Amino acid sequence: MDNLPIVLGVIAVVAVLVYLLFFRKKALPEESAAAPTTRAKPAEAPKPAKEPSVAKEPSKPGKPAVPEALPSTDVLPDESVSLPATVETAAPSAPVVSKKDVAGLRKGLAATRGGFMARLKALFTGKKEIDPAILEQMEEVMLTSDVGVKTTQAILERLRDQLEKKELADADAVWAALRAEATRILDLGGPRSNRDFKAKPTVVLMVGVNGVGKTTTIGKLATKWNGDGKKVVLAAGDTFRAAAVQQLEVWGKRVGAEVVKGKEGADPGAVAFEATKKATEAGADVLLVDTAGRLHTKVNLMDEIKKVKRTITKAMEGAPHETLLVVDATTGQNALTQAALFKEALELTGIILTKLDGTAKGGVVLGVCDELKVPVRYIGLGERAEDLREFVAADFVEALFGRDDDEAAAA
Ligand SMILES: Nc1nc2c(ncn2[C@@H]2O[C@H](COP(=O)(O)OP(=O)(O)OP(=O)(O)O)[C@@H](O)[C@H]2O)c(=O)[nH]1
Ligand SMILES: [Mg+2]
Repeated sequence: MDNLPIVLGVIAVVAVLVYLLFFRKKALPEESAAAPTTRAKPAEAPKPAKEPSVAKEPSKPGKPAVPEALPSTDVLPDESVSLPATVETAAPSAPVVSKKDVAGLRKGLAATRGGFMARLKALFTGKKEIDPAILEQMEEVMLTSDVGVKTTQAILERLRDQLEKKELADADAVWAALRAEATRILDLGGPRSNRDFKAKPTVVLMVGVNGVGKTTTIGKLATKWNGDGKKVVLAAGDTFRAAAVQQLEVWGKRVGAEVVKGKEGADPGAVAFEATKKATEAGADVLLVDTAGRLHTKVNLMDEIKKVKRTITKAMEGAPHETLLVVDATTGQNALTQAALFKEALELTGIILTKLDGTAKGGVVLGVCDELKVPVRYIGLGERAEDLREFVAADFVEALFGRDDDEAAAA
């Protein structure tokens, strides 16, 4: 038993060793387990798997996709938000007024601006309060400027209505309401021009009474379209006078367009038929058919033009694609009567109002659009080729109603 302390000592040492070993063993697995956890982290959090949900965001409605590669500055989000708005304003339903076009129109419409419009404006100038007699005074100016009884009454009726409802506070508001009325009447919608030339050839039949400017307008249109790179053919459908054919030939030469003609006194329908066939064979973009001037009251002549139209349809299905009535703005109310009878006889697709440069009245445009509901497509403002303008209601109204200080800005 003398060895007992030694035995106890050995046991104690072994116990301490076992204890130390136990803790050391416990600590080691913890350390080794930590390492794999760290290494496993990249696999655990696969970033690419999360990205699609971020990428979806730009496709949210109303939020256009902004390329993530672009530097994310404070400006970018704003720009991206403004994108749809830009797209919307690029296709406006409201008419856009071109300052350059308006400046040219003002010059061409100088006579009407100095006449009809100057007289109307004088009723408003220097007046803040609404003169109780203003509607009567306006009526007089409008009736003597070829607006026509029906259209004048309709416009004044609407203004009276707004005045009674106290919607117009002062003279400026009455002027603005009149301008709005004019825009409403003139803007008949529909195609602004046949510049698409979907049909090949697009056949345009020009009709109207004597001396209104049919042949000249054909020459102007041929110049314009030829300048646009279109192949133009002309048909001398006025077989009544040799001079009419020569007149068209002069334009044809100037433009470089082939003129299809018949013998003097030939059937105008036969010439139009042949021209349609020839223009088709030649691969022309457009065929302009001139016709003899005819009085809208002469039944036989109106029957003849109907026949010309039918013959063109025989030569080409769907043709003529345009039947344009040319009216002389200087003939005032007579222009309205002509237009009404031609519309009854033929399905008109548009009206060309010529010689607007030669009248101080000019109100006839309102009457034509309001009463006939046939869109004015072009207006003639002089005799030269470049004096034909596509009719844009907003530009026309601005040229007539715009203030003089706008004129200086537009010039
Ligand atoms: N001031 C002005 N004159 C024009 C305009 N358009 C045509 N004219 C002139 O009007 C006259 C008659 O023009 P035409 O083209 O021969 O008329 P038309 O309708 O073909 O005549 P007919 O074939 O006889 O029925 C010519 O002197 C033209 O120069 C215009 O917009 N303004
Ligand atoms: Mg002619």
